[in-house]
Amino acid sequence: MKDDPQTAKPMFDTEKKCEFERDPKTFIEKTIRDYVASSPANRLECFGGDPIFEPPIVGYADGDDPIFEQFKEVVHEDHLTPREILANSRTDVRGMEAPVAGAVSVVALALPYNKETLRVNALEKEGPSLRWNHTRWKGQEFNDELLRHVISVLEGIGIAAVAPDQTPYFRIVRPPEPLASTWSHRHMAFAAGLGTFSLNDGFITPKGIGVRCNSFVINAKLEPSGRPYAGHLANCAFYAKGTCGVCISRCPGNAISKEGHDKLQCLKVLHVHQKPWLEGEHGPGYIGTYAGCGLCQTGVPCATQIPGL
Ligand code: B12
Ligand code: SF4
Ligand code: SF4
Repeated sequence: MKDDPQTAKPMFDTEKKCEFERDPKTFIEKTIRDYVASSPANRLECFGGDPIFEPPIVGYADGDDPIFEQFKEVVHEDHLTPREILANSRTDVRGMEAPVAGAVSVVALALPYNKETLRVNALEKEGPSLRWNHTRWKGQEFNDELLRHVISVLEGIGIAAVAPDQTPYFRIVRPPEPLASTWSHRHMAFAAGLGTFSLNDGFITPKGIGVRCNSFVINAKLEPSGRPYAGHLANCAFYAKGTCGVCISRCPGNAISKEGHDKLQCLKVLHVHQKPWLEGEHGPGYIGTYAGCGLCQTGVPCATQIPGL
């Protein structure tokens, strides 16, 4: 949004508003893609400025889809519905009145990792490469910035939108409760037709499991993408065909078995077994509060595709 030179107040961008009304999904996707392509924050400074992420895939869900109520059972009782998070943040953050009038939609994104990052992490056996570690932390910073940008563009044309994990309503649910959160991006991506879960819990999209996920809620009607799969585990070869299981042996800490993903064991690998990576024992330069692992998302048949396609 531009500033009015007379008043220094932001000017309403009528041209952009018309563009949104003509084709809201194209408008949103163009805003996302342009930022992914041009933002210096989507760059691995220490690796020659390579992009952290390739262009994302985007999916849409109706915010009143009954599946969001089901997520209160399969994720956590405090998991928010899209309408709840929009109403909460409008009331508290902007002093507006809940409940939200009009249609509510979810926009979900899957951002594929740079191919070189996938390649080098696939060579690792015990812990993450430096490039994966930087992708984990710089990539999340970029993800947050991307949504702040998209939301400010939408607000500039009078459309309310919120990034739930950047509000005070977001929290990670920690032990002794089962690990979860009050806004799970992967469940949003599932609802928006981007893919399914897997043996190791990772989310497999048509661009593979080698993606970071993100999602936001918007006070507008966007045609839902539909869910082109038979169930919540359909894209994983282990469940779909009884084959594969490669991620079991990729895991350096025995957190994956034929019974699935042991989240507490995975947490222990991230924070305890892989502490030496943060302490410089595998070379200098590791950042963040844990090194990042991700061995089950690289060097696996589902890394860049739905396996078997
Ligand atoms: C808490 C958390 C963790 C915890 C717990 C992970 C977990 N499985 O929940 C720990 C610390 C173990 C963890 C580890 C990692 N994480 Co993490 N984590 C999160 C966080 C913050 C919340 C996840 C959450 O809410 N889970 C909720 C629980 C309930 O999910 P779930 O058990 O997988 O869901 C199952 C049930 O719902 C069940 N189910 C049963 N019935 C039904 C019915 C229906 C209809 C459906 C849909 C499902 C369903 O199926 C699901 C799969 O088994 C998200 C960010 C976010 N806000 O979403 C990132 C996130 C999940 N992590 C991510 C990553 C990359 C990692 C790590 C590689 C570490 C790293 N480098 O960051 C490892 C990989 C672990 C793995 N194999 O998945 C990515 C996943 C990307 C992907 N392609 O899947 C996310 C989405 C972050 C992001 N922004 O991209 N993580
Ligand atoms: S490696 Fe194989 S078993 Fe593991 S998640 Fe990918 S497709 Fe499923
Ligand atoms: S992130 Fe690492 S420790 Fe956790 S399940 Fe995947 S391979 Fe195992």
